[in-house]
Amino acid sequence: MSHDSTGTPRRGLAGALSGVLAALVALGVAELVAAFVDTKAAPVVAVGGSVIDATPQPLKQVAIEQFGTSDKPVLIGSIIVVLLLLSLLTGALAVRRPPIGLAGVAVLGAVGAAAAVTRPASVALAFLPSVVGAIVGAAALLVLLRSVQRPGEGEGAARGTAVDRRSFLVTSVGALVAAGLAGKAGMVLNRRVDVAASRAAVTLPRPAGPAKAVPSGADLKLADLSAFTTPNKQFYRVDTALVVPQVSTDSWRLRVHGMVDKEIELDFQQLLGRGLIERDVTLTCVSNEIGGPYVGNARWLGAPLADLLKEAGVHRDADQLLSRSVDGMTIGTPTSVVMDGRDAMLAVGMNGKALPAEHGFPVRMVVPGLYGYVSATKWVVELELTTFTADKPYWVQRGWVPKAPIKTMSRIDTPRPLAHVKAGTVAVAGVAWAQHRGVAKVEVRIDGGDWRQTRLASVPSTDTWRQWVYEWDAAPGNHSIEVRATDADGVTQPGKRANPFPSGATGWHTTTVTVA
Ligand SMILES: Nc1nc2c(c(=O)[nH]1)N[C@H]1C(S)=C(S)[C@@H](COP(=O)(O)O)O[C@H]1N2
Ligand SMILES: [Mo]
Repeated sequence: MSHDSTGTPRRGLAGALSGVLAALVALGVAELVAAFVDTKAAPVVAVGGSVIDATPQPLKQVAIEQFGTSDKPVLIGSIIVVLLLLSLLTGALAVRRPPIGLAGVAVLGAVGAAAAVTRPASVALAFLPSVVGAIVGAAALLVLLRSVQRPGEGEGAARGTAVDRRSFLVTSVGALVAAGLAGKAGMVLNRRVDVAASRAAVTLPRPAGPAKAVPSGADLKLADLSAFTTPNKQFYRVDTALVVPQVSTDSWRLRVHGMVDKEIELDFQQLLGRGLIERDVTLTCVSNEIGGPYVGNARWLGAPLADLLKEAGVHRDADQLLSRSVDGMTIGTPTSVVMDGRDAMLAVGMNGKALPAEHGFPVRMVVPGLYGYVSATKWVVELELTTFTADKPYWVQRGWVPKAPIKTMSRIDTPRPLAHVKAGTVAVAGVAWAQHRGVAKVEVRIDGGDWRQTRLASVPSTDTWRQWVYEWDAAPGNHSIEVRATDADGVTQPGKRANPFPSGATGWHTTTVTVA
């Protein structure tokens, strides 16, 4: 602790602290500048986006499995920790050689700026938050380092290397306050582009094509069994957006172009005027594990997509509908699937409300029967008719299959895995899905015995999941429960386990319970 004789360890410590403080100042200033440039151009967000895009597939899968929907805060937190560690090192070295400190800040600033300008859909001034942050951070570092060693403060050589605690403390507190104020102001200003007001102002029209009533028997209403309709707040969220894109209805435009006879541009009011349909459709993510949570059923209100494409006049050979979101995500859907009569739509409503921002406000695509990464573009602003040979969308570039119908799947919701239940009649229940083909049969087996038929709940169409229940006469002991579904084409989901990559998981969901 007390090395006052030479002062070197203390100076190193003070230098390290200076590095961290300077980094905080840089981050705060960058956040503030980003509020005037583009929220996505803030360095940590930009680097995070680049990390997501560059992460090799297996690792991305691990991240999703480990952190679920909190993978984003974990990523942001890790980037900040790495930045602070590097700054700490830079500061410790810079206390002896200030040019090292400046070089370090320059490199970190350059990394942020490079990430920001190379993000898809980046604005022209995307480099500015990182550059201004780095310049102010460098200045802060120099001031802090100077206060570590006040010239003329000590007379002897040994004293001259000691830390002037008071001046360093004052400067540090000043830097911390400046960083906090800039960062806080930046956050407040960044939130000013929140679409809450635009969303609240939306009046959804009555559907020209209303949904079929959900049959009363669709929801068995058992404890722990997923509700037939997933509330918006509980609906799973999967996307690469570190900052939820904020698109107001006023600014929203959709451009339909590419291999079409006639380009179309639509604004939000024109979209609402197109005669909307309302449908219950179950979305599923291809990265959902067996028994996983990335599936949900909602009532979507939207403009029929096929009508719009017919109006544009799609060329015969345009086999891919390439949609783009405002944040540069690309998703490719087979044109033939969109046009085959199913209820593909540009959705504006979800369970009677305007789309929540996280689920694509103001407009997203919904195509029954296809995994989200090939159909469900949120914050969609562009539809380009093209071919599968000419263009590889985001996930296809990363090895996922270009055409991905949802695989038949079933899940046990209750009893929960490792639950303790009372002997006697136990309701084993869950959901099964085979969108656009329909679930025809769900069977369970206990301890590897004979497959038993379950009772299926009713459904409004083949595009939703289907609840099922089996009254099990449970005897004391540990038991395994397995489930498998058969679609309306008579195909039973295979028992062979496969990972989600590259076309969706297969295998039977199995749980173990204790009966007493
Ligand atoms: N703009 C954009 N749209 C997107 C994605 C994305 O990362 N960005 N992810 C897709 C994936 S992989 C899925 S599974 C669905 C999830 O939709 P949800 O978050 O509303 O459940 O959105 C799709 N649409
Ligand atoms: Mo997905």
